[in-house]
Amino acid sequence: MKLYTYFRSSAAFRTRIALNLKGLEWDSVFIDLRVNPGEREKSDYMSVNPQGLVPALVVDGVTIAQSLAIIEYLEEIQPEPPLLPRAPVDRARVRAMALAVACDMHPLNNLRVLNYLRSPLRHEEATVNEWYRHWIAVGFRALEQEARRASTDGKHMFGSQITLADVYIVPQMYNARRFNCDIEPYPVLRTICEYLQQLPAFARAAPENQPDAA
Ligand SMILES: N[C@@H](CCC(=O)N[C@@H](CS)C(=O)NCC(=O)O)C(=O)O
Repeated sequence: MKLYTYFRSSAAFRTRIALNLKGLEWDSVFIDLRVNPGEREKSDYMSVNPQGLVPALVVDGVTIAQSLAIIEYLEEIQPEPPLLPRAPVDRARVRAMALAVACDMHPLNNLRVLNYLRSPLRHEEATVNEWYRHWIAVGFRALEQEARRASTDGKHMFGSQITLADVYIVPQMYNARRFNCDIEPYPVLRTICEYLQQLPAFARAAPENQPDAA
């Protein structure tokens, strides 16, 4: 398996966590997202993943884009340890927490969105940062309440086992810290992330531990 990845990409970070949790081996291909998007659009990577985003996982010559599709694929080929609970209602709740990050938070703060605000829309850096922090706050406010209800040990987003929701929250919290968001109002999320981020599968996947980290 080949993973197209970038050390700072939180979507790639999720995928690296899942690969580690599943104990799977992979080769990395590094895509530097600092290269200007125009150049990336002309690069060979577009023939691998026409969506032009990372991560992408290539298995037997076939590309799987989108971290959630990749992680669900990993769950199917390597069911242990499971990243989704057994009961359908619990699986739905875990997916809902992961999707709150994947669909409602991350896309609004993705690099190309921030760059579009900068140019052509000509917003100043302070406004772009305000945008970023606003959407983190909206998302975390809800997830804080959900984790408070769903966690049974204060160390996991749902129940007392690692799930997809944990795989998604840690990279998002990492980014929130990187962009100096105020995370004080989210003690439940902070405690969960502080616990999870020191587990080997999460720590080995962290941006600063990647070979392409600048
Ligand atoms: N929904 C996608 C998001 C992928 C994504 O947006 N990746 C970011 C890095 S975290 C990216 O490649 N950004 C490049 C850009 O915005 O130009 C997923 O979950 O895989």
